[in-house]
Amino acid sequence: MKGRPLALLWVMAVACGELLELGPERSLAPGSGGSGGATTDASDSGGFGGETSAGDAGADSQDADGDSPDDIDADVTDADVTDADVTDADVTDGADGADGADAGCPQQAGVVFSTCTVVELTTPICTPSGTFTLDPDGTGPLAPFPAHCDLETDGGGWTLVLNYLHYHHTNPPVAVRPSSLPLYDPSRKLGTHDDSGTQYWGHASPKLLDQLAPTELWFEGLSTLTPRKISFKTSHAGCLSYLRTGTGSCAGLESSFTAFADHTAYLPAQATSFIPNKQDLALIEAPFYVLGKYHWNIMSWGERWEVDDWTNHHHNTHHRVLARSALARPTSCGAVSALNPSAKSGVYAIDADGPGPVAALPTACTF
Ligand SMILES: [Ca+2]
Ligand SMILES: [Ca+2]
Repeated sequence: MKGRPLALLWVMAVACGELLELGPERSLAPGSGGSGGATTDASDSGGFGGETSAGDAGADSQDADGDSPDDIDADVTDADVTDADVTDADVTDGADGADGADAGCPQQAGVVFSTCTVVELTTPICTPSGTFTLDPDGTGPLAPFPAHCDLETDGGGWTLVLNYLHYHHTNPPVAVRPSSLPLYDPSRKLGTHDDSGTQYWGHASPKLLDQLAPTELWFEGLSTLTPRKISFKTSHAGCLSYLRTGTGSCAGLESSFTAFADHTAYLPAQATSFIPNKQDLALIEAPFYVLGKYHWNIMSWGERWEVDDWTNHHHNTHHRVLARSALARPTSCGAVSALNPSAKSGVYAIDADGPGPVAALPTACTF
């Protein structure tokens, strides 16, 4: 998480003379990815469970019931979809980022970023996940819009580009979004809520996804039919190209992804088929599947909602996809302000030697 507990963790680690990688609670085990496919993250990916902790970050200062600050250990090891934290009476985490609700953390309301990766790199470490204003094409014709940023999982910097929380035995239409993104409310839950027709529903068109210039995509899927969870990231060039253009396919993804710790699905490792050339529906119509067994589908062919199974529309489902660009940390405070002229004074993750071996360190920057 990106709130005070993480800062505390850092302080404790530094006191122990140990330099932590940024986003230590989410960092990946070395040697992941590559042709071996499904390696397992050393820690929880966050995601449906972890996103809950994003709401918790807001609770630290906003909860009227005076919760004590969240236990970081619980969040770090949390891989449980039914995490009791879910019931915290948090405001939506969307309020946190925009309002800078955490005491002492600069507000980002009114600041426009190109992507959530830039939010991650050019806001203080204390900045919680939530809703930020993005304008991926800068001075181009696209108007700024709100988007959900995950600033915690696996180092943060993730922009939510697809969110479908669907209720069983329904087939609401999907929403292709050419100029906006779905928001996210972690209090809305699988089997309880249906987000159809709301601001939390939809997915980026290929063109909009392309404007976010992602180099990694993170897929998450849950259903109430199976306990298996899809939770992996990929930088597979062919799959990224397909989803950024609508042309091509994700063939090859089966051996080029990194599973997070909570990933238990057969997909994509067992995928043998990859529907090609689906244009605006590329993210939702079986980009990877095993015929008659395991699928990723979102109202595909008018009625199929599937997560690592073959269920038609008879079960509750929740699909999410998040995108990010390379997490190249600024090498100085000056580099922060160069990337974000509206940067506020605070403690930033500065990586003085860039790609060199020294990890980024919390560094106070005054602007
Ligand atoms: Ca613009
Ligand atoms: Ca470095």
